[in-house]
Amino acid sequence: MTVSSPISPVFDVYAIRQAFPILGRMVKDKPLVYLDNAATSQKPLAVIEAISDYYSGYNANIHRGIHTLAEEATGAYEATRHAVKQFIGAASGEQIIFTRGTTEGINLVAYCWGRQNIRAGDQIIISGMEHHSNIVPWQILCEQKNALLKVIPVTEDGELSLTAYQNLLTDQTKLVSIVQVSNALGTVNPVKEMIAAAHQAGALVLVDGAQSAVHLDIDVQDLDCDFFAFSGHKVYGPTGVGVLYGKRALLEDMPVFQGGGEMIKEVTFEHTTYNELPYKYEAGTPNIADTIALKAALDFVNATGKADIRKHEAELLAYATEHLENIPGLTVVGNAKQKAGLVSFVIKGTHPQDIGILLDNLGIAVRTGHHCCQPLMKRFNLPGTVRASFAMYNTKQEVDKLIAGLHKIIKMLL
Ligand code: 7TS
Repeated sequence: MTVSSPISPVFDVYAIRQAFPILGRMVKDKPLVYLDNAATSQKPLAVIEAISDYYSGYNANIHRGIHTLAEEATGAYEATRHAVKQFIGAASGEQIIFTRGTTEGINLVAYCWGRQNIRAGDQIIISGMEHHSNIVPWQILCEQKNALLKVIPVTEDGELSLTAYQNLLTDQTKLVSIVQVSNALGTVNPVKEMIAAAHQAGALVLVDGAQSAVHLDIDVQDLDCDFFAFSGHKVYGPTGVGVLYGKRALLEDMPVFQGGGEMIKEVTFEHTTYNELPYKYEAGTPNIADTIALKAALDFVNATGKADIRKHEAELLAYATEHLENIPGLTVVGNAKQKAGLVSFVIKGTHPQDIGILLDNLGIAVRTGHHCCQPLMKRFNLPGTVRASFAMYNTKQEVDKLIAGLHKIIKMLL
């Protein structure tokens, strides 16, 4: 039976849930309540089938063969590139580079662009709410080049201090690398304005879109970002595939990433010339199956409608926040004016990990800990938080279960 969501009459969340086989499973004899979507989202059947269709129907290596299977596989792989181009508003498919995920995309820029363009005394700006994958690659680069890493401070509410950011921008700033939606706080950063300010100062900007690509409409040309990285597995797609977008002139100028097959034009023992974009950065046999299946995920999101998904998730977030704040001793961490998809919290006298384990006993999956944002946790003097993160298939009833579970756990622990 299909029932309409009580909070979003236009958005039939129960029909959507039917498309995700895993949502029917039990955990600890209770129906699964999956609220760890910021770590990885669940996959609709269309994505799972796209993977098995490839292996059972047209498994072949791409770009190399002239036989039918190779042509079919190449066509499907390149169709994903086209779908990604549309999904993020890129000007051309050649600016879409397939990676393993956000982490690899950021590392690619640090390695290829950074090694060529960063010199001693240069400055790179990140923010105090970055995931480790948008901290460590820049630290490595700064150490190698004797450059300086500067950090935009985070306010008590979990927003970036834009005044401090303006003050950090100097003519020594070469790159700003910032997260669009924080995975630990849910904060939506005003990246468009921040990009304009960086460009004014002559710096390039990389946007970490790991959390934003699934929640926000992304238009890389409107943002005018120089690089944009995201992961397939957080947009209902498979693990092991991600995307790095870059402005054409930058991608053309940057030195190559890995050497090997596919990224070359001609190889002799004396000299090698490199392939055109985007193949220049795609050495070796890529993750063909998962890249093909990423298109099924993007098609699914588009067909469901990003605006409706956003509205649904915003309602869940508001509902959850309101009820969480009524729990005695509970503090929501991150009260930015603009938030997307998730809520982090701590409960006085309890450890986040204990809450996570006890919620799991109720079949409720949340993430606990530092969320790969140790400097941010230090900023708030916390060992970690409990994080509930929402997806298109979550329901108000699931939020009710979370709240009821927390009340029960608190009674037990305190
Ligand atoms: N940037 C942000 C903002 C993220 O949230 C993550 C993953 C990454 C980068 C790295 O993405 P990956 O796909 O390359 O691993 N965030 C999380 C999380 O919050 N819980 O598990 C992974």
